[in-house]
Amino acid sequence: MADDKAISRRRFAVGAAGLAALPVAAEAAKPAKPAPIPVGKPFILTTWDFGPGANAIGWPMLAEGKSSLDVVEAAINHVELLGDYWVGADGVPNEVGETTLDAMILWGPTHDIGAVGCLKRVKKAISVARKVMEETQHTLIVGDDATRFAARMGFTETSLTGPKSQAAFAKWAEKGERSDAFGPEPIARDDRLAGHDTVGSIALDAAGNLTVGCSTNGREFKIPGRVGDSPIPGAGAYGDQAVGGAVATGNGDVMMRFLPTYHAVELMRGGMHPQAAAEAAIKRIEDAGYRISGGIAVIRRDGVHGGAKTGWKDNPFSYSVQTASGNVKVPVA
Ligand code: SD4
Repeated sequence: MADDKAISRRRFAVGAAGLAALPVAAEAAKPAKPAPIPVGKPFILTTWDFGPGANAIGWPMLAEGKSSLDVVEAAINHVELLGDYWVGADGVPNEVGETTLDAMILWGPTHDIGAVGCLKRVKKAISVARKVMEETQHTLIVGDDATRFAARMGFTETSLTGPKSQAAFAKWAEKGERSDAFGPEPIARDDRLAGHDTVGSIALDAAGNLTVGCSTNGREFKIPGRVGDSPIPGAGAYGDQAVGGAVATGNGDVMMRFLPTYHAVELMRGGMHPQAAAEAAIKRIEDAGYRISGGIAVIRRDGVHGGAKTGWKDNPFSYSVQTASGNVKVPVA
């Protein structure tokens, strides 16, 4: 009631004389022009043991003045083609023995994102994600349709099955069990998932433009059609041209419920240090009672970085950052 009175008093007070003043008031209410984003020094951050090798691909490109978009794509392509069990072809089979890929890329200047989920029979998932971003208005394309899209974009179809994925599947299939994803949620019990190794990469180029990307073959013996956190913006990766970026790894089925990379970037936007932001994003998951293995690496556009993890007692999560001063590998405690 008191508020209503106050409003009508204000309206009344405008009166005839007040109308003349309106254009000035409207002018004053115009939002201020955003401050220009500082250029910043080039860097590339890549997760896990892939870091030094992927950064060694990306850093010379950055030093030559190439776009962070090309740099992140090249760094992740390098990992996708390594034949590691957790990224790319010949790795992590699903419940019926097929390897499928998830990937995402984000371009800071336009905040455009491209992603693929459950991509089949195409090796360079991050490059298909880039085509989704650059050639279409879509953000995420999945499954066999993602493969058909890739073929339209000129990618070659090939089997993603190899000796490692076949051997892992044969050993698991012998047990005659269904996917452990049918089990109870990892609350008050550990998730018991074996390893992880999704690659995440964040680069800032000499022009001050940020790119964030990630690629994975997901979770072992997943139910066919499963898409993890990696191609979900704010879950597997996120970035903001004015703030910085974050990439995640671990039990994506749980992690995507908390959008930890979005959370960390938003905390940094509010002024939090990257290390504190990484810890807060992981703590949110722990506070909800989940007992998973997962981690994030975070970097502010001025190059200050941090990381946090939960679980993974025997699996040392790390990330590497390369700048003009060299590469540093950071173990996440
Ligand atoms: C997923 N987050 O699909 C991925 C797996 C992973 O390191 O990170 N592996 O759930």
